[in-house]
Amino acid sequence: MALVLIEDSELLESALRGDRRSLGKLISRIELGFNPGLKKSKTWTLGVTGPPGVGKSTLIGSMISEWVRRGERVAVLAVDPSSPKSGGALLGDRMRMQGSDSSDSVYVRSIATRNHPGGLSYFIDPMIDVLAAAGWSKIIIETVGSGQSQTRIAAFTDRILLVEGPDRGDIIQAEKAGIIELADIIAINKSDIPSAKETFDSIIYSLDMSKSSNVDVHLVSALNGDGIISLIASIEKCHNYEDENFIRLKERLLSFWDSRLLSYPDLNDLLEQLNTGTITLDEASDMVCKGLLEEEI
Ligand SMILES: Nc1nc2c(ncn2[C@@H]2O[C@H](COP(=O)(O)OP(=O)(O)OP(=O)(O)O)[C@@H](O)[C@H]2O)c(=O)[nH]1
Ligand SMILES: [Mg+2]
Repeated sequence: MALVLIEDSELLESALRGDRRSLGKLISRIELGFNPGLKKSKTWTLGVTGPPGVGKSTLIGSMISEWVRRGERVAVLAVDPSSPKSGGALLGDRMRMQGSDSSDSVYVRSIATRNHPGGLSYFIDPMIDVLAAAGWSKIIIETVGSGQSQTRIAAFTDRILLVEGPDRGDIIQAEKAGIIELADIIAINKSDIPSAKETFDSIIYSLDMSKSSNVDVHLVSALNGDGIISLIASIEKCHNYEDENFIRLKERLLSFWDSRLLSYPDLNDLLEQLNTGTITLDEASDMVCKGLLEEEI
């Protein structure tokens, strides 16, 4: 046990001195439950979420180029969905960002959710803290907004960019998942494809309907660079209003709750009892709460 602790602290020291290999290993250790317990500092974080394939990684890549040009050091945690495509997607993300990834100013790390049935909510804060302490001035979390638990990870950041594409079906999905409510900025990517304008118009329409007037909506093309500078300006000036923080905090709390429930050791037993009708949902949730309390003692 003592050996592991020494190893962790050495890893931490070396990662904070700027060694990338150590940083990578440290993030893997955090995934396994290690918390370096760093002090929370003011960190610039951006969550980028949206349906699969809308161009989130490509867009992040083009924003990174601009930020790096301005002297920033950008780290990206790409939260990989548990889809069969995941392995390839990791590589794809890396390759698409390769232009800038090779420089010292960019760090890209993929995190697979499939190893974490309870979600990533336990790990995301310590990972952000480590990256910030290691001198990364902008920390971006990319997550596929195809389900509540994926989207909720974005709530661990200070500003959220929702990326949409030309396909109208995506918007309905986003509305359903309540992502629009969480977003500070919305980018309709692939403006080089004419139907993107339709998505843009319908987003503006649904925002008008819900009176969410604080949200900036941009039509951009990650491919040819159109609209990127003004999107960045919007992200930079983004500031959270108190009630928006409440929405975010609620999502964080729900995310934590999900994680705790899913890591409840007797969960399968409980499901079995629910299945046979031996207990009610009410009783099941009481048992979980009691069990979790006992775990803490
Ligand atoms: N026409 C056009 N294609 C784009 C644009 N941005 C990205 N793409 C293409 O869209 C496809 C998906 O891009 P990604 O950046 O991988 O999208 P993603 O949202 O990160 O995808 P996942 O992480 O798998 O959900 C790729 O083939 C990109 O080349 C754009 O502005 N215009
Ligand atoms: Mg991606």
